[in-house]
Amino acid sequence: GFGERKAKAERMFSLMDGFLKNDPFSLQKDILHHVEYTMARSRFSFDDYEAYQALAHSVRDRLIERWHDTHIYFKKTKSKRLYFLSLEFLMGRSLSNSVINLGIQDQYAEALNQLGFEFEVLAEQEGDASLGNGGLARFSACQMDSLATLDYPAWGYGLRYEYGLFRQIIVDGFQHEQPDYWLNFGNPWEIERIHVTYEVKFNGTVEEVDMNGEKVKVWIPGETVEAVAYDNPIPGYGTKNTINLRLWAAKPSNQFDLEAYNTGDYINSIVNRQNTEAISNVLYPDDRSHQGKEMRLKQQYFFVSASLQDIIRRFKEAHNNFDELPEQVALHLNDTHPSLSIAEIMRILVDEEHLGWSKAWNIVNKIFSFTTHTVVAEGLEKIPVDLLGSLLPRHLQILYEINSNFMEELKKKIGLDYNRLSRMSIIEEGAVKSIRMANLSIVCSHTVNGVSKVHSNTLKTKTFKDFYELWPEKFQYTTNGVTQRRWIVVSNPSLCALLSKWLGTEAWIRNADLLTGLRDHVDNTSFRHEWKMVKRLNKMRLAEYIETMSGVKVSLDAMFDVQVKRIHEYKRQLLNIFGIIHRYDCLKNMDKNDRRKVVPRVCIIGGKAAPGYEIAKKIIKLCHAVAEKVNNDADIGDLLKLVFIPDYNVSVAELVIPGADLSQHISTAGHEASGTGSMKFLMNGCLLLATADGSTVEIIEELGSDNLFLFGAKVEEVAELREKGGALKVPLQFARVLRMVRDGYFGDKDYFQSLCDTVEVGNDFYLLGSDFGSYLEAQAAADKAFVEPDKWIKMSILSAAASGRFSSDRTIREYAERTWKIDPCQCPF
Ligand code: H53
Repeated sequence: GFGERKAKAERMFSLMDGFLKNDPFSLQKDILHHVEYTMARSRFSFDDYEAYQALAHSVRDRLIERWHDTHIYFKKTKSKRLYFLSLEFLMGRSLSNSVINLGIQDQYAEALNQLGFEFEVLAEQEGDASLGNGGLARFSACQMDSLATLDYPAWGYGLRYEYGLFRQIIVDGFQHEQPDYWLNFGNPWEIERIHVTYEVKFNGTVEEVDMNGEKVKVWIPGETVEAVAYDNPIPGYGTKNTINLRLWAAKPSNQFDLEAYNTGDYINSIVNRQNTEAISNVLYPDDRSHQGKEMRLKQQYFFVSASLQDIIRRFKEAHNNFDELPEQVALHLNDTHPSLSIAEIMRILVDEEHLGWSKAWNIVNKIFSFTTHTVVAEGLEKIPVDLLGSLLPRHLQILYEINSNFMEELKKKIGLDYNRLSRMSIIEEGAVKSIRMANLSIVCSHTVNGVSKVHSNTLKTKTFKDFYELWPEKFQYTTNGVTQRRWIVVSNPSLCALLSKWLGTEAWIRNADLLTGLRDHVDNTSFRHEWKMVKRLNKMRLAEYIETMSGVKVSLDAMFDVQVKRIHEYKRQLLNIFGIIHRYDCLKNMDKNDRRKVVPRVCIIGGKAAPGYEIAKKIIKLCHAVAEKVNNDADIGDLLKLVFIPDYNVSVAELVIPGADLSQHISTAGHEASGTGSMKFLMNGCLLLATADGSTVEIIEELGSDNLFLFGAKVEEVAELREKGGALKVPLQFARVLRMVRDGYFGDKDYFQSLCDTVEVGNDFYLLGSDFGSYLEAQAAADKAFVEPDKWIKMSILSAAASGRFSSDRTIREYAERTWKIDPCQCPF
């Protein structure tokens, strides 16, 4: 009974010495314990990497204590849980973040000092966890941090890819991809749960059998794979709460293929078993197109099936009536990637729990919410029916049934408008009959979220217009956010100290709205001076990094102008490079006197191109070609430098963002769903040069358009500009720059022709030509502001002061209250 269990637990606890202590001496003992017993290194000789590992293990022990207590508490209080389902999480490094969130940063620094190590040096030993591509994946990571910090009873679910996002290396200006086998040296942050495993099934057939006089469908699968859980504790800041990110890895199932053994094909049966592990091997490196790849579909279902089995098991432990599911469980679909969850949960409730279709459906359509990060209809995910039918035959039947019910209901509402019916159908007829994953997600979710105001308007008026007219109340938007714990506290310690000093409190770390308090000090000269010094320090850090990475020496007096993000035509890195060419061309044609007035610039570009994205790769090459010419032109010297930062990832971002004076967010209006990079720069007092796209529109609301450099066509104007096509008036400067590239001024003449074609009049879909004039004006305005340091610093301070609204804490609170309907549940210390 309970008494017995409690007595046993108390005895166990008495044997445990109580909880781990956090004074420097105890920390040292624990670190050395791990050197000796976990790493099996001698305490007389271990290097920085081993010291990092031992240190990480001692932090992990502390995380585990809180993580256990948090889950026991969630269980005890029976609070409604949120399950955040995402195929991608870009967590980056964990050490500094964990130690800061645990609140034992100073103790660790002292403990290590006494052992002769420096915390910052050991922290550099850690590699990134890059289980995602770009914005969507880093946003997931920020949301996990906020969920933990705000005490929400949440779980993240994802895949434990053995190869994360490829490493980018540059050879001769070309991108090459190298595998990121990130688990090579072990991962101290995860906990393998060998007893938390589920079987995931594929293929086979569906048969109809008689069960108590009723005909039921039974799936007889052909292949079974096992999913093993790996848990990653996510600590909140200023709270004991430590939530879980559970990632699944595929292992061969223990169900032996008896036939193979009996026929003596032992070797082949082992080889086949190993193939099943491939499911969770590798992250797909394409940022937004996932069309019709069998392995990708397998990954999605593998992830969905393991997660839902786990969630349902946990629910059943505490409840015996599925009617309670909507009050106990919120399932969040992070984009359409996990949307097979809908079919899977229907299958579980109908085929395994025998609830009957309509009862199951009534439950299912109350538990899902869906966030779409996509803008254009062509970018939406589709799965060929043939592929799905052979891999998941029962799920295909379920999807057909959901669709036919939906179509019936729709006909009653809108009549026989066949065009509209076919647009809204979950099944797309056509050359390749496919499942439209977005339509499925909309039909089955109670809420459809956009990620910014502009994005949400596009969804309502274009992408999902038909659905919006049917269910206006389903459509909401919650502007994205980023966590100030990672993007200020971890990445910019000097700014962090300055903020706390002038705000007179550290409370902004949990409540970013307090940053508006900086406005009270903008005219204070000593504050401004300190602000300037912090920026300079961060520029110094960045300059050192640039020199080591690319050998280019840059002047700290120059304006550091940064564009870092995935390389995409719509993000218009090419516009940036053309602007740089134009600047170079102007400098070359200037006399000495005029040159003296020019603001020196260091232009910094970084980002990965999807391996199969030719144009994006050409943009990277062009960037290097221009850099080669400009940086080696002694006549230009420090007036202009261009550097490409290779292998841009979370930890590189932590270094680059604090050191930026200006950052560019220059997508063609209407193409960036939100954009979260801009928010990180804003928090770090970097000025923005931007188009009125995505969340920039909301940033303008907070910051005022005078405090950033805005340019370019507005969303409403873009369609018209495109229609005009060839008749557009493109400035002469643009034509000249284009000519220079075409004529081989930067070498590789032939190679760049097709890149130039993409922006030629009549072909310039992303409107580089028509935005070029106003882009140059915005750049000139930035130059002008930079030579008035007082004005510049004021704008920099006001940027940080306006960034509070873009904390993911605000995002998560909005989702929790409006969409997920979950309450905070703080585990007592
Ligand atoms: O998601 C971010 C947005 C950003 C958007 C990005 C995204 C991906 O990273 C991948 C696929 C996709 O459809 C969208 O491009 O604008 O800020 C988080 O919402």
